[in-house]
Amino acid sequence: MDAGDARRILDEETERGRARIAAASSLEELEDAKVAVLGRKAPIASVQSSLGALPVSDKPEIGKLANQAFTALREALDARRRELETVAEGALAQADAVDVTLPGRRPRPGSRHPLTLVEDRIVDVFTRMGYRVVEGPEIEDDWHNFEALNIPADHPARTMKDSLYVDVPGMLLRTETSAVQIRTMQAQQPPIAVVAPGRVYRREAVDATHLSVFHQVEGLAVDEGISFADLRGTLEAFARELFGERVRVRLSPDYFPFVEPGCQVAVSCFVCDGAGCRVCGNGWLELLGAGMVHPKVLENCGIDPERYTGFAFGLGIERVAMVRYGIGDMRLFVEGDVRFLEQFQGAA
Ligand code: FA5
Repeated sequence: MDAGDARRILDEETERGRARIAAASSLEELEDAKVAVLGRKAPIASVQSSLGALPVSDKPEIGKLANQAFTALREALDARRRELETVAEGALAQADAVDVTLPGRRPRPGSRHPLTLVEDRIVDVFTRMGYRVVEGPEIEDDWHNFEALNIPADHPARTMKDSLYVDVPGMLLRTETSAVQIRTMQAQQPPIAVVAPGRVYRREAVDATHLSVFHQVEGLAVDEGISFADLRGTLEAFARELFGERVRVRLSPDYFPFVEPGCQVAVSCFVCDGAGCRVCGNGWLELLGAGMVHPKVLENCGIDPERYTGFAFGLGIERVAMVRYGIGDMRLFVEGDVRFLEQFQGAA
């Protein structure tokens, strides 16, 4: 290579290099262009490496031209890099841009199920009266569900018709939360004051006021000197808390094998205030069964019936929810219709 060749190569390669750099449309392509234009194998590099072979008189000039070519190409590279970086940032900003004029996505808040609301409310009223919350298994044995509750072997509740048995001899889905009374009294001596919320199962035909899977809250208080007046006072206080000061409570005699005496408890209708209407029929809404714990039941659990007395009650959560919210059909609670459930947003 002589000085003429070197001048030509430097001229041509500077032009070609500039064009290649200008044509790079991304930072990756620019990196490739840099290697091709300024790399060790680039034609310009070959001029530099041939410098030593040139006549001494040409060396300063060609050396200077080679440096100028390198500088010019480096500047072109830097300029193009800045351009491409600006473009890339702009594209990123555009991709990230938020259109503030678009309508927002309306949040759809969930709500607690009305039965949960009512259960929490009932439990809250009793815990404030000093009751403790306990739970029992939904699959019970015959002894806790029937025998210990003084339900004799020939009682109709025991038949296949009324109860749901599981595939293990002597085991069934509990028919009432009263079984938890037994478990509680077996576990501790009086004084006892507990409430036991939970699910119960019966072989029932489902209609507007009956489900085959429903919920109860059992209450049990055992101590020295507990009387029927305590039961009545407790239920009245509970009804006032749940349905308001005006509500009246009616106790009428009923039979449950595990209490003596036993009663049905109804509250005055929230619609007609006891006069009688379409919702209640005769002015009263039946909510629960209750009574004084049968001495035999205390004995079955190892509690001395000569020393202690107690009362128990079992109320249906679905029934209470129907009264509290004025709902005419119990099946609405289990159908999962969002239009029904949404109405309880913010309810207490
Ligand atoms: C009992 O279950 C008794 N264990 C209650 C009890 C406890 C009495 C302690 C004495 C002492 P009963 O079967 O009546 O009783 O049910 C009690 C409540 O559960 C009813 O008042 C009603 O509110 C509700 N209930 C009963 N059957 C159904 C059903 N199929 N669907 C929805 N709720 C029901």
